Amino acid sequence: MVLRGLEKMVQLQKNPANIRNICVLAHVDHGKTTLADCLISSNGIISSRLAGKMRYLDSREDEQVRGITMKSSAISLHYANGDQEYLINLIDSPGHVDFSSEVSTAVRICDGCIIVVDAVEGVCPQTQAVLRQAWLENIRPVLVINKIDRLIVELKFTPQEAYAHLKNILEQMNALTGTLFTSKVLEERADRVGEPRGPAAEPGEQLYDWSSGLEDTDDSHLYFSPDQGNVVFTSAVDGWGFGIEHFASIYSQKIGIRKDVLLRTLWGDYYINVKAKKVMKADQAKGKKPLFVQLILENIWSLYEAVLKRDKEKIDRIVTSLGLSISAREARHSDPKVQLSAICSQWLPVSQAVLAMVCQKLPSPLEMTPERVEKLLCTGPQTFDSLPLETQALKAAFMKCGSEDAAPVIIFVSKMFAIDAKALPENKPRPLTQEEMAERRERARQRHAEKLAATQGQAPSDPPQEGGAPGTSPPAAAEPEGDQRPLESAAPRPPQDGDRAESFIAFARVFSGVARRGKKIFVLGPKYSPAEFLEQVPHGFSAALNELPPVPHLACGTLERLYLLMGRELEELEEVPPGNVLGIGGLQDLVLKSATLCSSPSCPPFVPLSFEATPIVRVAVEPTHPSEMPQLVRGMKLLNQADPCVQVLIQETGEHVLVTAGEVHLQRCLDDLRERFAKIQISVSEPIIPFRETITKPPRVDMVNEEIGRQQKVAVIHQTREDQSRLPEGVQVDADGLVTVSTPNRLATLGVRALPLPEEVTRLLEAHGDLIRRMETWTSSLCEGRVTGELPQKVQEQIREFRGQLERHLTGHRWRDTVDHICSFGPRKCGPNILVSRSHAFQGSVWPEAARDAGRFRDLGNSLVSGFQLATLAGPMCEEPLMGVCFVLEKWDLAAPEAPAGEREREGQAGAGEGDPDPEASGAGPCEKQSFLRGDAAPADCYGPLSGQLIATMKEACRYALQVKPQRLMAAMYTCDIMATSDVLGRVYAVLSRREGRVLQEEMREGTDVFTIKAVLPVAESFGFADEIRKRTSGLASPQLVFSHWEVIPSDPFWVPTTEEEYLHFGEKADSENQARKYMNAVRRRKGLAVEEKLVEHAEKQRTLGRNK
Ligand SMILES: Nc1nc2c(ncn2[C@@H]2O[C@H](COP(=O)(O)OP(=O)(O)OP(=O)(O)O)[C@@H](O)[C@H]2O)c(=O)[nH]1
Ligand SMILES: [Mg+2]
Repeated sequence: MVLRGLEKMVQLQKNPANIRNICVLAHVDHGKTTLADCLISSNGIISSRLAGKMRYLDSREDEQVRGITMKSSAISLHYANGDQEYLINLIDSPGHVDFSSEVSTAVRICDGCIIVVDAVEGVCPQTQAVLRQAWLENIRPVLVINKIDRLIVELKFTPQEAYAHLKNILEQMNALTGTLFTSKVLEERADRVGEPRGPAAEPGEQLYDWSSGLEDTDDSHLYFSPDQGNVVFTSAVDGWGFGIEHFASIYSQKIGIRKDVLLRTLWGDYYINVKAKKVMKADQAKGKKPLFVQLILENIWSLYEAVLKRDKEKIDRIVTSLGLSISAREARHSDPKVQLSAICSQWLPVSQAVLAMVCQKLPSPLEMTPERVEKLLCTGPQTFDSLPLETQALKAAFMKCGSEDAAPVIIFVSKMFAIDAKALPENKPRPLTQEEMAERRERARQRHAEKLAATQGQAPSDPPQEGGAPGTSPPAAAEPEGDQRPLESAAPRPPQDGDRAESFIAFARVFSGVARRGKKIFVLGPKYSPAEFLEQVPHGFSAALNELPPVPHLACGTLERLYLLMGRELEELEEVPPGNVLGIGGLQDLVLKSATLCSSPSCPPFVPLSFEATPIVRVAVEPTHPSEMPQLVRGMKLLNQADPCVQVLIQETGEHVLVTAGEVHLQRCLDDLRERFAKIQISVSEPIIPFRETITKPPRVDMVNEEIGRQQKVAVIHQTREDQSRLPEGVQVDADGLVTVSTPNRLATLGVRALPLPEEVTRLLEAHGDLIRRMETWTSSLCEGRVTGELPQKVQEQIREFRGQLERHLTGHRWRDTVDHICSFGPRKCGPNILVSRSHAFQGSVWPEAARDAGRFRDLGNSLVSGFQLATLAGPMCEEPLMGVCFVLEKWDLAAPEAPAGEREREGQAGAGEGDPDPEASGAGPCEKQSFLRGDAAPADCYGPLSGQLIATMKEACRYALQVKPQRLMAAMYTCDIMATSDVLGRVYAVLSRREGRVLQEEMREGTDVFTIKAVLPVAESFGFADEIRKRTSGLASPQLVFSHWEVIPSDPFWVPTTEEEYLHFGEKADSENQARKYMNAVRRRKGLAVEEKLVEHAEKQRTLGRNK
C-alpha cells in the first residue's frame, strides 16, 4: 500500500464513530469473495477489470484452485460519503460448512454483517446457520441479494417474475429472523423467571404468561426490507448493485414525486399514476406493474437485452442517457459481459450501494449494546450481576470505547493465523531512500576503485563502466553485503531460524484502550477467574506486571508487533486505537487458538467462540520416513494453533490423529501439514469412522419378517446356550439377563443388568452433556471439600428441569424411581449412559442435593463407578464407546474380610459415628461390611482385595450384561443438503441410495427447476460422496454435509440364520451383506482385535480360521 494510504488509515482509525467492523456471511458460493473484490477495487487495491475474477481475499493457492474460501481474512477499506470519511474493516468468511468455525472467529470481532443470498438459490442451510450465528453474537445484519443477473440471463425471468421471486426470498429471510427473534425473547424471559425472586414473591405468583413479552417488544427494525434501507440488490460479477434510495433520488427529480414517498413505495405493491403524479396502492387497479418493476427492473432488463443482443444503437442511447462513457476497447470487446460490466459498474457501482448501506445501517464500535457486553463477559451460566464489582465496571469501558490513557486495554484474539515469516513487513526489503542509494553508490565506487588498484597497482582516477553498474542494476545485485544492512535495521529481532519459517499473527480486535507496540499485557486463559485474582492480590496492586504472584491461567505478554490487516499484506503500526481490527505478532507462545488480552486483571476471559460444526472426520497420520517423527509432531502442533477447529490427538495406541470437520477441511489440513508446517512426506490412514455400541429390545420378527414363533425360540435358546458357554466360569446369567459375577477373591458379588434407554432419554443426556459435567465437577469438589456453597441459582434451575424431563421420559414399572437412583453417567462421567443402583448397600447419587450425604459411599462407589466408566468407554463389539445403555446394579454382596475382631469393631463404630441419617445403611449388614473399605483399615491392601478387583469385576459384569442382550452398532449420520436441477435429480438419488442415504425431504424452489433435497447419510459412507455427486451431475449439484446424530443400524452384527426360512432366504453360510458386521469387523481389524471370518480357500470346501489368525 502506498504510504499516503496507510497514513490515511491510521488517521481514520482514531475516529471510532466512523469505523465499521463488518463481515460478509453466506452459504457457500453465493458470491461473498466476489462482492469483497468489488469493494476492494473501489479503493484501487485491485483494478476494476479484475474485480470479481481475481478473488483477492482467497490468497491460498487451494482456495483459487477449488474456488472456495477456506479461511476468514480481513482488509481495511476507505470510503467517503459526502463529507464523511469511513474506515471499513471488512472480513470475508468461508461459506463451506467444513469451515464454519472460521465464521465464528469473524463474527466475534465485528459489529455488523452483510448476509449475501444468491437470487437463484435463495435461502440455503448455511444462510440460516450464519444468520443464527450473527444473532448469537448480537451483531446486526444487512442483506445483499446477489447474482440478480442470473435471473435475467439464466432463468430468463420477466421483471415482474423477478420481483415476485425477490419478494419471496425476503419473506423467507424475514421468517427466519422472526423465529430467531421469538426464541431470543422467550429465552430472555426464561432467564428472568429463573432469577431468584425477592422475598416478597409468593409461591402462588408462579403463573407466567410466556407470550406476554412478545407483543410489546418492537421488532420492526429487525426485518429486511428495501424501504428500510437494509437490502441491496447486486450482481457482483457484473459490478453493479443498488438500494432503492438511489432510484428514489433520481426519480423524485424526474417525475416530481417527493423522495420520502418514493422511498416508502418503491418496494411493495404500489403503482404510479404518472398523469396525476401520484403513487397508488396496487389493489386499486389490478394488473398494474409495481414501481419496483416499472422504474427499476425494466431498465436493467432492457440494458441486458440490448447488450446481449448487441443492439448497438440502443446501447449507445442508454449510455448517453445515463451520461456514461465507455472506452472503445470495452465497446468493441467480443464478450458482451465486458461491455455490460463496464456500463453497469459506472451506472450503479456496487461498492457505493453496499458501503453506503453499511455506513448507514450498521453500528459503529461506539454503539455496542450493553447486552452484548454482558454476554461477552459472562462465561457459562454466570450472570453479569454475580461478577466482581471491578469486572462490572469494565462494561462502561466497553461502551465508551475510550482511547485515553486511563482506559483499560481489552483485546480479543479470535484466531491465530500462520504467515510465511518472509512476508512480514519487517522482513520485507523496503524501497531505499535517496540518501541510502547515494551512499551505496559511493561505496560501490570505492570498492571498485580498490579492486582496480589492487590489480593494476595504482588508484584509477576514473573507473570504467562505473556509471552504469550501480545506477541500472538493482541495488541487491550491485551490493550484496550492503543489502543486508538496511534489512537488519528494519528487523531488530534476530532473523527467524529454520523452523520458525511460519510466523503466527493473532487476528484480533481492540475493544477498549489503545494497543501500543511494546505494551505489557495479561493473557487470560479460558479458565481464568478475576474473582480468584482479586482475592489473591490486594486491591489496587501497583507492582510491575511480572512481579505479581503466580495466578492460575494468567500469563503476561508483550504486544510485540501490531499490524493493519490488508488481505494478503500486512502493514506495521505503532498503535491501534479502540474499535479496530488488527493483527498482533509475537503471541505464538502464549496464545494457542484464541484468548482475551487485558491490561487489567479484573477482566474475565470472553465467552468461548461457539462453533457450529462438530469435528468428526479423523485420520491417523505418520511420517513416511519414521525418523521424521519430531518434524511431524512439531508440524501438528503448529497446525493445531493455526486452525480454529482442528483437533490433534495422540491416541492410547500411540497414533497421531487429526480430527477435522469434514473432507474438504481434512484435505486442507493435510496440505498445510505437508507443505507448510511439517514439510515432510506423510502417510495418512483411511478415515477412522466413529461408531457407538448399544443394545435394543429383543426383536419380534426374524430376518425374513416372520414372527418369532416357538420353533424359532428353540433355535434362539439353542444359540443363547451356545453364547453362554463362552462366558467364563463364575459368571451366571439368568433368563432375564441379570449377570452375576464375583470378584476373583470371592469377597464381593455383583448383579448387573443392562437395559436399553428410550431414545428420547439418550438424546436428552447428549444435549445436557455440559450441565452433567458441571454437576459432576461440583459434586466431586464438594466431596473433596474444595467448595462449600451452593451451585448458582440458574444452574440449579437447569438441573431441576433436566431431572424433570428425565422423569417424564422414564415412566412405567420398569423405570420406577430410576432417576432418583442414578449414580453416574458415563463414559467420562458425562456421557449418554447411566448407572442406576437398586441395591440398598450402595446408593450414590449424581444429584447435587444428595451429594452431601453421598460421601459415605464414596470409596465403594468410586470403584463401581470406575468400572462402569471403563465399560461404557469401550464396548464388547469393537471397543467403541457405548450409547443409550442403562446398567442397573441389582445385587451387591460383600463377604466380611478376615480382620481381627477388635479392629472391625472400631471400624464399625467409626462408620456409625458419622451421623448417618439413613437407617438402612447405618444398620448392620452392608455398612459394616463397607467400613473396612475405608482404606486405612488395611493399608497393605490399599490397591487390593477389593478396590482394584471391584473395578475390573464391575467392568466385566457390565460387558457380560451387554452381551446377553441384542447388541447393535450405531452409526454417525450426516444431514446432507443438496441443490440439484430436475435433470440431474435421478443421478443424485442413485448416488444417495448406493451410499445408504435416506431422503427426508424434497422441495422444489418456487419459480425455478431447482430442487432442494434433505437426506441423511452415514458418515461411514460419505467419503468421496461430494466428489461423486459433483462428477455425476457435472458440477450441477453440490452437497453440504453436517454431522447430525447417531442412529442404530438395524441389522444384528452377530446374526446367523436359525430358522428354515432364514436358511432358505440367506443360505446356509449367510454370507450375504450384513452392514453392521462389515463395519464391526472393519473397526476390529483397524484396532488389531480378533476378527471371526470365513475365508474361502477352495471353491467348495470352507474352513473357519481360528480367532487370532
Ligand atoms: N452470475 C453471477 N455469478 C456470480 C456472481 N457473484 C459471484 N458469482 C460467481 O459465483 C461463484 C462463487 O463466488 P465466490 O465469490 O467465490 O463465492 P463465495 O461466497 O465467496 O464462496 P465461498 O467463499 O466458497 O463460500 C464464482 O464462480 C463467481 O464468479 C454474480 O453476481 N452473478
Ligand atoms: Mg469466498
